[in-house]
Amino acid sequence: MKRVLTFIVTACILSGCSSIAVLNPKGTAGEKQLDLLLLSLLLMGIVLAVVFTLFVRFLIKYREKPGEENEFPIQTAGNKKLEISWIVVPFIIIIVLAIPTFATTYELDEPYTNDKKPLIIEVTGEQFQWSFYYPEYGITSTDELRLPVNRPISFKLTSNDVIHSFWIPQLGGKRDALPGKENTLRLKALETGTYDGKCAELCGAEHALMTFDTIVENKTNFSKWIENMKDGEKDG
Ligand SMILES: [Cu+2]
Repeated sequence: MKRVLTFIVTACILSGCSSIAVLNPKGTAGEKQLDLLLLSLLLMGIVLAVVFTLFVRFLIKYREKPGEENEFPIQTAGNKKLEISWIVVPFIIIIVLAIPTFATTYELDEPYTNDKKPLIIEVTGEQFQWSFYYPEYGITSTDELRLPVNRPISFKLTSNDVIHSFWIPQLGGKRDALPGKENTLRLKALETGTYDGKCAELCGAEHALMTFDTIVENKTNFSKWIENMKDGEKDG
């Protein structure tokens, strides 16, 4: 027993469960994805509870009791009620999962309307760095992404070499950056702060180093940064 407990505690500590970024979203896309995650966890929990309850109950109820050693159990084959129920119940579970998943997927993919003018950022992945071009301001930033808080962002993703995958876990969304093709990812950051960004596609030897900081700022600080970058580009 002691050994089992030690194993469980060690596994929990080593798995580093203290900070799972996707469970702490700070953006619209991340929040919607968390809702889907929780819904599937809830359904899984229900299935798990039912299966384990029946398992334990049958173990106890139908175990061999003293004096029954030579008895042969009654043999049955087929049970319409049970057969129908284990076809219908999973079907209902799939429907309950599918409807919100489809709805959210299409909702997140919907282009912004004109009254919510998004900030467009052209993201290019290459072995092994990210560059962010802001066409509205004519500036490029490398391995550091700055976003204004509460403004819809539209990322245009592409790659210069192999397939990369653009991902900021706390803001949500993850989309491939492909050579020769442009993918769009939309999200909105709801809180200022610094969030980790990474490449989520094994893209070569230094894939693990392909990270970037996402700094979400208020409007004033963001404008200041833009001005600094513009001055830098002029000097450089
Ligand atoms: Cu990569």
